[in-house]
This record gives sequence, C-alpha cells and structure tokens, in this order.
Amino acid sequence: MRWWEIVKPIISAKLAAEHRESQTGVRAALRFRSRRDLLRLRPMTNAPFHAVVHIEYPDWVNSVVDWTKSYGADEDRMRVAISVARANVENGTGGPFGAAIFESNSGRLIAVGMNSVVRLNNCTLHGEMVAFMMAQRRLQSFTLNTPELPPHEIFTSCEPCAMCLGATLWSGIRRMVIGAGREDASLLLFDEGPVFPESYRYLEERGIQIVRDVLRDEARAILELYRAASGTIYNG
Ligand code: AZG
Ligand code: ZN
Repeated sequence: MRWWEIVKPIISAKLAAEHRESQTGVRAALRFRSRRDLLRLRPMTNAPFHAVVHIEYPDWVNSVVDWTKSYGADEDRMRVAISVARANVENGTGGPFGAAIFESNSGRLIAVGMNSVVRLNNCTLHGEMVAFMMAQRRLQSFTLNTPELPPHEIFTSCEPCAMCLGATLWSGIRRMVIGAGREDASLLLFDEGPVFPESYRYLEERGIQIVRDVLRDEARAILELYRAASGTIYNG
C-alpha cells in the first residue's frame, strides 16, 4: 500500500467532519435568527437587534384638545399648553408640563406635547420635545423653518430646560411663549439645567422671539397641583 492510500481516508474523514461541523454552525446561526428566538431574546439588553422607540399621546388627549379650532390670542394658545399639563397631572401620565405648537398667523393647532418621561421611560420626553417631534412628524419636515411652511410658534407651560432650549433652536420655531418661570419649577426641585441669559440671547440673535409670563399664575398652579400630589421628581 502506498503512503497516500493510507493517508487519503484519514484526510477525507477529517474534511467530512469539518464540513458537518460547519453545516451545524450554519444551522445553529439560522436557528438563532428565527422569529421565535428573536422574540425570546427581546428582553435581553445586549441582544443583537435594535430597539424601536414608539412615542404616542396618552389616550385622554382628544378629550382635552380641540384640534378643529383656531387659536388667536397668546392667552388662548397658552391655555392649550396649560390644559395639557393639567390633564397630564390629573391622569397620572407624567410631569406637570405641557406645550402646544401653532401656525403663527392662522392660529391652527399643529401639535401638543406633554411630559412623558416616566410614562415612556425616556428622559428626553419633556413637553416641548414631544410637541416638536409630533409637529415635525405631522408636517413631514425636520425643521419648521422652511420656505414651504408658514412660521410656527411654541407655547410652553413652563420655562424650558437646557435640552428643550437647545431643541428650540434646531426646531425651526420662530417664537417661544412661556408661562411659569424656571424659579417656579425649581421650587418643586425640578432642575432645568444650564440655561443662562446668554442662551436666550443666542436664540434671539437667530431670530427666535421669546415672550415670558403669559398666564404665569395658571401655569404655576399646575406645578403646585403636582407638588400636592407628590408627583415624581425625575430630574431633580
Ligand atoms: C421640565 N421643564 C419643562 N419646561 N418641561 C418639561 O417637560 C420638564 N421636565 N422637567 N423640567
Ligand atoms: Zn425640557
């Protein structure tokens, strides 16, 4: 017997074994990607798939907001933001902050936002952020400042935090109207972060008008309502 006649069956057996092993590996990988396995793995934080973030209004929104009306005066517009903040507290769906975005000239209501941080486990979901997201989604535009759209303005029941003031700059909004002040929120130990007079100047220099103290007492009353109900202070 020649040497290769002895070695050949050994090499063939080894190659066959390697092939079987690789096939098992492929089958295992395919099995691993099956729908059942993905569903089973979903709760794992390090699982190999991407999360989907779903943001929706609480179910009371259409009973509180009249989408058909046009809102004229600043006070009328601020009342929408405040009633959203109030409903959020009364229904236990989030912090005492509401916002509303209108077309500046027509007064058409485009979106509202209510603080949804605790409800949706997401620290970015302040009232103003939810309003920006919903308005931009509705208008299918990542900015509200484009020649195709009329100017828009946001009414917020309380002075914005650092995050929301930053988002205000990028949102394309032309005017921001504020109810309660930063000091009112800090009485409840809400921390609004690094916002300075220069931060406002920066926005104003870029053409965003800022108006304060519209229905401040009514807006402050929502903060008080939340304090009395011992609501969670999630960013204190
Ligand atoms: C907040 N301040 C405002 N204006 N809005 C929110 O949703 C907030 N959450 N924490 N501080
Ligand atoms: Zn904020």
